[in-house]
Amino acid sequence: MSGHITGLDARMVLDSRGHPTVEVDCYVEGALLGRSIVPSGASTGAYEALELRDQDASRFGGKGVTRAVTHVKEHLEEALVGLPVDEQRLIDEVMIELDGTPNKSNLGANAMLGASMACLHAGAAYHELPLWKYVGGVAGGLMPVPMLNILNGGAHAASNVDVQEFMIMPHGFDTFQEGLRAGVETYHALKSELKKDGLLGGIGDEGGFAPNLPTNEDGLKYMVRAIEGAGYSTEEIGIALDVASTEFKHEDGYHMEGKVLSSSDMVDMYAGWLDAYPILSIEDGFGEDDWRGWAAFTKAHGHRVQTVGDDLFVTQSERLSQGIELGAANAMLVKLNQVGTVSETLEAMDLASTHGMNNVVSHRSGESEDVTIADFAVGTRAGQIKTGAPARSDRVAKYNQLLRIAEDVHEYRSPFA
Ligand code: 2PG
Ligand code: MG
Repeated sequence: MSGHITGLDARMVLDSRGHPTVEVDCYVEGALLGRSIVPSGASTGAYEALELRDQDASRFGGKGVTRAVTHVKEHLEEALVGLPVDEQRLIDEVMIELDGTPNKSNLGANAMLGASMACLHAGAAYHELPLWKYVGGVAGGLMPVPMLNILNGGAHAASNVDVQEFMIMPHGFDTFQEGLRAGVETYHALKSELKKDGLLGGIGDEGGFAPNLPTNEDGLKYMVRAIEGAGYSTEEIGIALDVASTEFKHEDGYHMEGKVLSSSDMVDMYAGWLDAYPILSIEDGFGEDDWRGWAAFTKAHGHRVQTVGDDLFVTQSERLSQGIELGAANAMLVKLNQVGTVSETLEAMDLASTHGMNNVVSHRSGESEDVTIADFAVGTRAGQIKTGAPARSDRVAKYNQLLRIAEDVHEYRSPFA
């Protein structure tokens, strides 16, 4: 016997950048069993599902979510009441049908994802299961290797650095706890290295340091200095980049460090970096429409580096299928709000892993105390999660939830072994 949804409630709350976002509550047999807060991106891809904002410039700079909140309280509640709370696919399909658009522009992907995740939490609570176990079923969980974004650039910082994220991946450890500790110590070592050079200023949106640097390559040098400064080897801790290159791709090419680079210049630049630095993973090395650049790079270097499509795939099976056909990338970044429901996210992840691709579960630059992605990464056995620096509660909350889960889930291994 399953419990039935008896109500949804929603309200505006604030995200980590002080912008409005949607919080949804799900009631089962009259009891509040699930709650979720929707995240929000800054370097968003053009193909993402629509985040509905009020566009009323007199309130929150146009970023209000009154309409999305109303859609939950009126349309979504009416559509979902009476459904069994543990029928996630049915719940999501009912919402998709009600919305009736390809990009969720009618109800808003923020309204729909809030409801979808609140129901997911309520389903887990109804069955008295931790969320990771509810998501994972009998397969059991796998602790993800974290990508800790310790140096922020691009759209997440006010610096001159084009590359959006310089991350470290502590993949050569036996347990999640040891891996996280090594990552945290490296974060602090980076702080000391930057301080020595008089480059310690503020931090970026994801908690990483945000210095001005002479070149992007200097970011890589600091990663190595930090890893070694913390007493680790680059065998144990590797580097992951999110170039977020769609942000600086123009009609004539990629605008970097005052130059205009073609796709093949970019391939050459990355090849040079791969030769010189312990880079394990490069996300969005090419723009969201540069399928050829993606495919050329993955063909030439995909055997020695993970190539991760974020803006390229936007967690959508249709874009991913195109990428699979072209051999565009060997991994998919997973962001629930790029597609707008839990079921469609699971479907895209399944498609990726069926084709031998890795999945990397990800936060957004605008986050909150909601830790759904921590459980989601463990339950889906994605093996990797990127959720910022070990700084600021919106990022740390996910690591803390993973530490709790790690008391029960012990499997932790390198996705590159
Ligand atoms: C990304 C994300 C998260 P945003 O590009 O991968 O780090 O940034 O949420 O701004 O799109
Ligand atoms: Mg990205």
